[in-house]
Amino acid sequence: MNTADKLGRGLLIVFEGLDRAGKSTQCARLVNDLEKRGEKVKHVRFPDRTTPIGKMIDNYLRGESQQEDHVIHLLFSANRWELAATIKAEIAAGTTVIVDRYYYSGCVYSTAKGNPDMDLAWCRHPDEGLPRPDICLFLDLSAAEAAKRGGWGEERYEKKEFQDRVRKLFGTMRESADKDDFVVIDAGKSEEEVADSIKSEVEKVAASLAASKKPLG
Ligand code: T5A
Ligand code: NA
Repeated sequence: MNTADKLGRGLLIVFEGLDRAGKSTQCARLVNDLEKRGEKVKHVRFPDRTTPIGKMIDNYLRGESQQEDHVIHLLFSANRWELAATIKAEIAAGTTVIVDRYYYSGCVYSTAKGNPDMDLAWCRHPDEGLPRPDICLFLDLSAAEAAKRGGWGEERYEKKEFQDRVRKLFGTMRESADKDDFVVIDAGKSEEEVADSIKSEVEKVAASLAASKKPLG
């Protein structure tokens, strides 16, 4: 019996972590694994660079345009709201939705800029009301380790001091009202080992949700 039959809905699974922590790699593996087991799965990533708002974000990240700090923060949030109704509908219809970055990134990257009137609490507000994940898999890797992986350094936030601040802020968020969502995964291990830890965490949460028939938060 699959998750949808047991729980009456799909799961909302989020991946978070620093740039190059391995989120996209692990999202793809989990999608593949769940599909093989007969689950309906949809893979979403934020920013979704394909929408008009997403294109503005893409330009900003590639350094081709400037945006005022509050403005880009609200664009990232709006980019999630664009997809919120679709995500809810998919989950209600029994599809598990796997999300590569969500509002946790939205909060910590904006806060890490150090703008004095944008603390974590301010940054969290525009995303309040978005569906809450059943589990947030935090792929934990030091900025130094992440920097050794391919491609790092090309986009706006890919600088060691900035990533160090981001990692610290993820730590703060893991102690906040959002703490129940987080499961920390050691992302410094091999791809297979990381995938195995993720699989076992997802199975655990699916079983506990099925037992309590918990609705989407
Ligand atoms: N942002 C995002 C905000 O500021 N606000 C927001 O609201 C949101 C949603 C773009 C930027 O936007 C910021 C955060 C980001 O700075 P993005 O498009 O998701 O976000 O870009 P990245 O997260 O930077 O995506 P990356 O592709 O850099 O990182 P991933 O997905 O974590 O890493 P992945 O899987 O692509 O792997 C990176 C490399 O490492 C290797 C892979 O083969 C690849 O070469 N790798 C491993 N190597 C060794 N061991 C392992 N276990 C490995 N796993 C993967
Ligand atoms: Na990615």
